Amino acid sequence: MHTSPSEIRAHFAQAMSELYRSEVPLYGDLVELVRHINQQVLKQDPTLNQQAEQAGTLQRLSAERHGAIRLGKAEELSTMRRLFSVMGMYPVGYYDLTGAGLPVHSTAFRPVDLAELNANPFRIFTSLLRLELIEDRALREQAESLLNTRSIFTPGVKELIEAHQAQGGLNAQQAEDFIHEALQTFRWHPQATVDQQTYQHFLASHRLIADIVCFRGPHINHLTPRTLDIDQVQQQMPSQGMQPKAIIEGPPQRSQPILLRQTSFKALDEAVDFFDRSGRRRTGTHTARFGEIEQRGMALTPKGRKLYDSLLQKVRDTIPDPAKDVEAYHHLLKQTFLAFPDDLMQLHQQGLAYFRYQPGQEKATSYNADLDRFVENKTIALMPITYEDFLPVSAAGIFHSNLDERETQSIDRSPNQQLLEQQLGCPVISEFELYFQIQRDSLLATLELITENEAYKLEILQQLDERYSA
Ligand code: OOG
Ligand code: NI
Repeated sequence: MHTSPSEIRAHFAQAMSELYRSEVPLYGDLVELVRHINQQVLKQDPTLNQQAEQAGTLQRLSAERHGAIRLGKAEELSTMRRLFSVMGMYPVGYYDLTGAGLPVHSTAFRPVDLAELNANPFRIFTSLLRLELIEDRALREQAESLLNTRSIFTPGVKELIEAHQAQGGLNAQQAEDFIHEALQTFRWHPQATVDQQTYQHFLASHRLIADIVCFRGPHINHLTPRTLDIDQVQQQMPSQGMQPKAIIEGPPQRSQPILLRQTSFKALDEAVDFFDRSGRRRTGTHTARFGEIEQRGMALTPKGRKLYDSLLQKVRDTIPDPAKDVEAYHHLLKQTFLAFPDDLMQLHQQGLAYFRYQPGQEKATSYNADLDRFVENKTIALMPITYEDFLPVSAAGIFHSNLDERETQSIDRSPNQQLLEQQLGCPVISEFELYFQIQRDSLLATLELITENEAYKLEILQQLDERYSA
């Protein structure tokens, strides 16, 4: 008997959470704050409670977490892909961060189908250093040689990945061992692999490079519970001894939430030992690990995403450094996003967001095959599909607020999805295709319950395809 991938994933996420809470106690405080505020929100808003229950998301709320790691070389990424596949997590989406001046590109390892997401939604935002973008040749070569000599996976986890592949799964004992062995890769190492001077060089070239190449492994740099009221958590952080980042990333507060809003408490200065060639120890600090929270709304189509990106860009063009003028930024954001429909029916009609369909309260009466009519007269009910992915501008904001900003080498925008796929050893899955598949399947299932007329079903499906391929 094999242990299911979702079971391994759930146990791994739990173990990771415990590890991170023990390593970064302030993260534990953040989880408590989020739990407290979620409970309050659910108590005050019975419909929300009901909706969450209906959508099957209530029990997964407190388990909702993502984390992030930063890898140094292609081989680490391809082995990481095989490691995550044991837990039913696959690379979805391509995120270019060079546009934000960061020498990395990323994907998110996550479960892909709805049942798996509901079983446990744990995902890891995974970035890979793009050494080729480092101008200083000596530094680049030094980084390369440091990365070449390190091995971030235990022999045990590599064996279990092989066993998983050979047997098509892991038995209970193997699954337990796998979780234990896999966790070792994500641990914090308070000893750097370089002397302090080398560390300073990397730091001066780019803060991120120091974090990636000067340590034995890709320590998990944050975990993220899901909150139902991000504005409240942000507001209450200081009273709990946390320093929140200046702004909440993502769209403004709306009555129909879209995509993803995120904030974090700032990375902590942590003691690190550096060793020089003669083995002498010097204690310094490293700043990388933080705690983040997220509030998720509905997934947008490419058309919706384009509108989102252009509105956000408009705001950022006017206020390039939001941290310097937080009030004005949030105000302008809200004003600018008035141009984004905030009504489910409109979002559906304009093909801006993805929905799941269900039979509504009313029976079908007319045989006029019109998707919108059926939604209007409540024969078919709309349920927004939750966005399960990330946003490059927000991710950049999270990265930046946790890297002490100083003058470092500037990076030119140079997205390269093909390169990431080569480094990964497979193509990344399109998040848009995943959402659309869920939507289309749900329409088909709903139509089965509403009518037996095949021509009629086809006509409605075609309406959907036309709208959503636009
Ligand atoms: C990743 C930052 C991005 C998010 O939630 O968008 C991220 C990192 O700092 O390594 O986690
Ligand atoms: Ni994050």
